[in-house]
Amino acid sequence: MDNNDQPSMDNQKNQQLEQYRVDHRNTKLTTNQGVRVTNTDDSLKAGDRGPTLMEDFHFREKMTHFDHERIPERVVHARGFGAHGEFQVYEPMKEFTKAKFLQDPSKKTPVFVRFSTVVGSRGSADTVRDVRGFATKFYTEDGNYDLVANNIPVFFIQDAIKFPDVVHSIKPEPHNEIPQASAAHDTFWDFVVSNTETAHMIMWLLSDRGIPRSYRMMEGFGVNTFRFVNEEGKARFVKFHWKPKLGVHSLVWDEAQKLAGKDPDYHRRDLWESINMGNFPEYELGVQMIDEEDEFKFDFDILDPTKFWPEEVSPVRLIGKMTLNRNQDNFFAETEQVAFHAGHVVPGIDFSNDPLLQGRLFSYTDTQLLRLSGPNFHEIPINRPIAQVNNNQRDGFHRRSIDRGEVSYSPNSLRNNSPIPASDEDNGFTHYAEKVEGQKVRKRSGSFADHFRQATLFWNSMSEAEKQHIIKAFHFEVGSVRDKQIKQRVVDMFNNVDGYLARQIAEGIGVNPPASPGGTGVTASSPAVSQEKTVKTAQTRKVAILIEEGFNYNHVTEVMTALAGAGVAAELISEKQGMMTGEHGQQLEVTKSYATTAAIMYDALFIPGGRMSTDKLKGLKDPKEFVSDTFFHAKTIGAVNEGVELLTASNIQQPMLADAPQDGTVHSDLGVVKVVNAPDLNAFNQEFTNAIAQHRHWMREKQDTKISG
Ligand code: HDD
Repeated sequence: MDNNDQPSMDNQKNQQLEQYRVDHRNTKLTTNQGVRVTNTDDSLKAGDRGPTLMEDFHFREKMTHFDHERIPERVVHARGFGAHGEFQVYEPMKEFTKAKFLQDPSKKTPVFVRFSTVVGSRGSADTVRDVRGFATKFYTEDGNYDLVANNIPVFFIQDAIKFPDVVHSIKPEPHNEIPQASAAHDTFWDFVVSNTETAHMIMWLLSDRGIPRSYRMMEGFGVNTFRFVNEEGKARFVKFHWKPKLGVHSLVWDEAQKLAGKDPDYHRRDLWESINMGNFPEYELGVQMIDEEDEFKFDFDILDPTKFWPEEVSPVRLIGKMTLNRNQDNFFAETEQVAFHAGHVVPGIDFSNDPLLQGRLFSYTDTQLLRLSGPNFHEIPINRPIAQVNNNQRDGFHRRSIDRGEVSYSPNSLRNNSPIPASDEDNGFTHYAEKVEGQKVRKRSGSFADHFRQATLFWNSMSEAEKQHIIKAFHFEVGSVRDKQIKQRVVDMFNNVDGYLARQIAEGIGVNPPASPGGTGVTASSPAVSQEKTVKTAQTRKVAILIEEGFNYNHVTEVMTALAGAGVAAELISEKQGMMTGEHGQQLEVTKSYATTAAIMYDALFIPGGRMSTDKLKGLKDPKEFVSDTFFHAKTIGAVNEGVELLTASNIQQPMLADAPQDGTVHSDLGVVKVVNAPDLNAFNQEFTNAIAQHRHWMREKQDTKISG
């Protein structure tokens, strides 16, 4: 689908972008100088078999432009995907901040969001285990505000000066550029065991958070501590959150790995298609606020970026909603050229002394200077504020604005000192006048010394299934390390978090269990960090329906109608694409074949009845693989009448699949929903949709399941 066919948002940013959009349909080919070109398939030659001539300006220009089409990829977060949207605050936040875009509930602030993975290069796969970036540019009337967030609320390190080290260690190793987009290698785990402050974030990274189901089902966290400042100049510490309306959901590791091969664009495709279908992703903006007076009341330092503020200690107040409702027109112009900066703040939002944030304030502009080639990147359409820009900065590569007049300095008398420094009445930015004093020291605060207690808190907060996933992730990540002493040190380090965890890690990676019982003694948990109790809805999920000639048309259409009613999309899959005839002659078009899709692309599986169809399905390899993959990935399976036989015919020996349901009654066991000879499918549809809404049936992972032949 072409974006030109999409409804456009009526907001200031969109109107601003409109002047830069170019539609080349029904135009004549020209050079960059606007000269019409008659032939672009043959270069100008001395004789039709002769050499190309230097004077072929069209060839030279076309080739030169091509030769210079690439810019450096981002040093981190290279792979990303963007979308446009709008933000609206729920109620005026005047008491806490003077930020204008947080005052008027009727006002829609345009936004552009870029989601990303941290480690992989631009062409790497979407579903690798990694932190996800979640960067939002708010085009406010007071200038651009960037909330440059991640989907994990804590960071690897406490001081920005270590950022090059942690990134060097996790990126592919420099001698052979292996492995791509993965933390599962020696240098990273060497860094981890040498820097115990990483322990907490490692727990989050190796949890299900590291492999999200969708950008639409991911939280965002500003990580660093910022300040809200109100009109009276009163400040509060603040942490920012994005909460997805669809809940927080993840893939399973096997699925994530297979998807990386079958569909490396899984997450970007999911976002693109959802927006095109009108399933606009929504996220609520939340804030946690701590009064300046309470700065030292916690058993962690609120400026330490390896700590989160547990919601039970500091509740999240939901203050507004962001809706992503328009896909980008051009990936390079928008997603690649967008330049975020944690230091892009507006009046009402200020910084804290968090030493990671302080370093970020330097790094972001610095990196854009190279990446976007010079200091004028703010003039690139996607980066342009909707607020007016007036200053004495001039020249530089690719300057677009034509600044008139002889004056480019301040103060001046020739232009009445214009542009004139803004006053409080103009809502000029005044830095929060925090009192600071101290000696110059290269030192870490003693209040940052505890590296394990919140890691234990996180571990305690996990459900049983989530804990098992973390252990398995350690087995893969650390199991991939070659150096045995690093492996041992991982076990010993994580014994500080939890003894059971450390023993379980040791068991899978061939090193000794820890020598001491382990743990921090923290027994509390923070239920909000577990995904178990997140929002559960079937909306926007995708179901695979397997059919062959002779399928039961009524089953398919009834189930598809019921699913559509619950906001669930369904796709028909068969051995071949094209028209497929049901048992009574009705036809449906199959758009996906086993060659073009797989069970990992769906949230659930449905097999309708139909004698001929079922017999054919039972004889094929792929449908059985659909059943076993869907089963092992703990996803919902539904089958009706003869369709139930495909479950038994798969190679999984499991009563849940094999038991024949009694006539007419819906049988539902851990997300396997079956019915035979029911007068209608109403009860089945209800149960099937409810099961899809559960996302996964993790208890299935605990079942004793055998595989035959
Ligand atoms: Fe960063 C990009 C998020 C720490 C230096 N960062 C970048 C992006 C996100 C984050 C989402 C991608 C922006 C985009 O889509 O273009 N970074 C974070 C978070 C951090 C964090 C949540 C922890 C609080 N970052 C961090 C530190 C430094 C950087 C400590 C350096 C001192 N980050 C950068 C960068 C990048 C970047 C090198 C690379 C590309 C870019 O900025 O535009 O400047």
